[in-house]
Amino acid sequence: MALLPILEFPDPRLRTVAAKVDPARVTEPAFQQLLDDMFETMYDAPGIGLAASQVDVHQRFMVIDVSDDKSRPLVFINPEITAREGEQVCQEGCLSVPTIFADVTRADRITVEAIGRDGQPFTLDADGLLAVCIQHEMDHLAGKLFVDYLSPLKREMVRKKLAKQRRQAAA
Ligand code: GNR
Ligand code: NI
Repeated sequence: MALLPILEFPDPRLRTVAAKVDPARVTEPAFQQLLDDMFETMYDAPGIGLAASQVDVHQRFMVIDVSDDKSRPLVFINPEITAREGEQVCQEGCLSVPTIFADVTRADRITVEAIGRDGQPFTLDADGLLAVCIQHEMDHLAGKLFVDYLSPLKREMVRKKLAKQRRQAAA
């Protein structure tokens, strides 16, 4: 088990578009270990989701657990949203944009098709926070961050605030 370093905005590596995972690799020990390390990193942070892009692995998968007691780990490999309905606004945060929170409008209900950690395809209907988190993580896999929904001015303010925090943490 290992905690993985999380890339932070405006690191250009967060803009990488993730490549599809070869489904035959999913059950290999090295891939299963990476999933375990991502869950450990996500729970430690703590966060409700973590995309591979955030730990500098540019492959199309993510881990999520939106349960209160961290008892419902979900793995999505090569996820695709096949249906979306309605709109919801959620105050989002991101482990790659620490201390920043902002309202983002997303689909209210989605259907996702993906491969699970057992290598088997599944389909999931999601709403509420789970639907938000799936859309947030899939944005990461496309090189997109929640601050991209803000105005350029607000995004620049976020960049400056994080730079200042890093300077103060280093001082
Ligand atoms: O931990 C997280 N919380 C969160 C809250 C509202 C909307 C999205 C999220 S995802 C975030 C973890 C993270 O950065 N995943 O990429
Ligand atoms: Ni995030």
